[in-house]
Amino acid sequence: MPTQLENAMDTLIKIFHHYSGKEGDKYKLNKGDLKQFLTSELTDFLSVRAKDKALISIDKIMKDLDTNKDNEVDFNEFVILVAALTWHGSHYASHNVG
Ligand SMILES: [Ca+2]
Repeated sequence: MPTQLENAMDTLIKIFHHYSGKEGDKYKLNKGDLKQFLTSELTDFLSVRAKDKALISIDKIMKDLDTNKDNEVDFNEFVILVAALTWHGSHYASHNVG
């Protein structure tokens, strides 16, 4: 039986492929995929960033995530986003702020 962490990792992979498979390269999120992913799955992330209008543009988010500059978000880049958001979540929970 898989552990909770294994289940969580499996879910991450499934969610990534759900969105990456929609347009273009099946194993990468292009701008359209990324927009759908963020607006469906990370509404809190977007609303936090919305406080600064410049940060909410998909172009800006894509630029932040796309470390290898191929204009798409691959699974490695996706995991960095999720890890960063997870860190923020635990940081806010343990410090009771935000
Ligand atoms: Ca990339």
